[in-house]
Amino acid sequence: MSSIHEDLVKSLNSKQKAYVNLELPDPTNGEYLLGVFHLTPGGKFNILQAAAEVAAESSTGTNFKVKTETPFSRVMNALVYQLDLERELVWIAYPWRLFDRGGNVQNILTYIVGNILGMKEVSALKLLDVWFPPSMLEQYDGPSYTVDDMRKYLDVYDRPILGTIVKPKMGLTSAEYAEVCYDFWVGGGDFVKNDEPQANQDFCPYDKMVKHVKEAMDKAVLETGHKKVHSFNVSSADFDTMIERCEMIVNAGFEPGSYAFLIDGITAGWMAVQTLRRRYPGVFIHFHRAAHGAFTRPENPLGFSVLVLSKFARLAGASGIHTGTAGVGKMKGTPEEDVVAAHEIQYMNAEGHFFKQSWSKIPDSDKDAINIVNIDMAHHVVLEDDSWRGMKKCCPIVSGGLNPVRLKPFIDVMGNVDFITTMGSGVHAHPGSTQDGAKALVQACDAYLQKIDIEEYAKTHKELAQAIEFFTKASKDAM
Ligand code: RUB
Repeated sequence: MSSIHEDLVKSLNSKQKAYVNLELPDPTNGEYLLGVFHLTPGGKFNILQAAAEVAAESSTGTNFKVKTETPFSRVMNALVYQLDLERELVWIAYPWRLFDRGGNVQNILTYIVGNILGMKEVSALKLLDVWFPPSMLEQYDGPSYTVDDMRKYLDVYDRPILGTIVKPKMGLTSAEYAEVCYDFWVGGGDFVKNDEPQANQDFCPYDKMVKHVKEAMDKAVLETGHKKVHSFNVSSADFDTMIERCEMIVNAGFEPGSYAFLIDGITAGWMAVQTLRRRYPGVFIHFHRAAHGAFTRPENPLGFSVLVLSKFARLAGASGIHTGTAGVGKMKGTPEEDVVAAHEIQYMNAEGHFFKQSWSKIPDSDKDAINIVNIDMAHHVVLEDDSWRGMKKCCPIVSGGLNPVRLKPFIDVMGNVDFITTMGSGVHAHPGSTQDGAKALVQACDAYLQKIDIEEYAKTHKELAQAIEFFTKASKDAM
C-alpha cells in the first residue's frame, strides 16, 4: 500500500474502518457485486472517509457504529477495495447475499444508488460501471424473448429492424394513430412503437387504439405479404391496470410475435419491468428509459451511467432498452457511453468502462463453447433444457433524432446492425408523407447493405432524394 493510502486509512474512524479493505485478496471471487464510483467528497471528508460512509450507508451501516451489529452482519459490510486519487474513483465490493433472493433488481439499486446519492459526505457520486459475478447472474431472469425471436417472426436478418414512433407524440385519435401505423408499414417499415406517454387518453381510448392498430396491421400484412410488429405502452397507474392492458392486447386477436409490451422502466419502475418479464416470457419487453437523463447525464455529478442502466435492464429481463444514438441524433450521448452500453447488452462478453463482464459461466477462452451458447440463445436448439450457461442478449433500441440520412453514420459508430431503430420525425417529417418517410428509410438501409453511397442511390430513389434534401437542410437550419 502506498504511503498516501496508508495515511488515508489512518484517518478513518473505527466505524469507517469496517467498510474498507484496500487489500481485499480477490474481489472477483464470486462473492461480490463490484461497483466503480466517481466520488468527490463533501464537507470536511477526505475521499476514503467519504467512500467508507458510502459503503456503509449502501450496505449495512448508518452514521454511527451501532450496538446491534453481529459477527454475521459485519460479513455483509460493503468494502471499499480500491482508489484512484487522481481521477477521484472508488471501487466498492458488495457481498451479493445482501440482495433479495428473488432476483430483484429494484432491491439492488435501492442499496447501491439509493440513500447514498443524497448524503452530505459527497458532492459528486456517480456509479460508472458494475460487475456481476456469474454465480449471481444465475439467480436473475435476464431476457426471455429476444430480438432474435423478433427477427424470426419478421423474417428480417442482417439489417437493423426498421421502426418508427408515431408523431405527433400525442393528440391523434385512435383511428388517426392507426392510420399512421398502416402508412409506415405499407411503406416498408417493420416495427411501430407507442410513444412513451401513450396511455388511455380521452381522445385516444386504449381499447380503441388496440382495435384500430390490429385492423391496420392486418391490412398492412395482407397488402405487403410481410409480418409487422407493434410495441404497446402498457405503463399504468397500478399493477392491475397494467395487466389489464396486456391482456387486452393478448386477447385482441394478434398473432404472438406481432406485439411487444413497452414499459417506461424508470418512471413506472423496475417492478413493472420484472413483472412483465415473468408474466409474459413469450413477449418482447421494450424498456423505454424516459427520465434516465436525470441520472445519466454527464453534467449531473450524481446518479449512474447509461452503461449501468443498460446492464441492469439486461439483468431484469428487458428484451430491449434504448441505448442512445451516440451523439448522432438529438439526445446527449457519446460513442464512449452509448456504444459501450449497446455492446455490453448484446454480447456474451463485453468490455465496460472498468470491468470486463462475462454474461456466461463458460470461460471466454473457450471460443467454440461461447459460440454454441450464442447460437443457442438465438435459436433455442442446442441447449434448451440444459442448466444455466448464460444470460440472453438484450437489444439496443436506437431512437431520438435519427432520420434516413443518419442511419449509415449511426451504423458506422455502432459497428453492427443488430438493433431496432425507431425514427419519429425522421419518418413523419418527410416532405411527402409517412409512407414516403418509410420508403426513404428502407432505401437508406438498402443503400447501406449494397454499399452504395446514399446520394448515388437517391438518383434512382425519389423518396430518399427528398429525405436527403429535407433532412440535410433541416440539420443545417437547426445548427
Ligand atoms: C424519438 C422519441 C423517443 C426518444 C427516446 O422521436 O420520441 O421516445 O427520443 O430517446 P424522434 P432515447 O425520432 O422524433 O426524435 O432513445 O435516447 O431514450
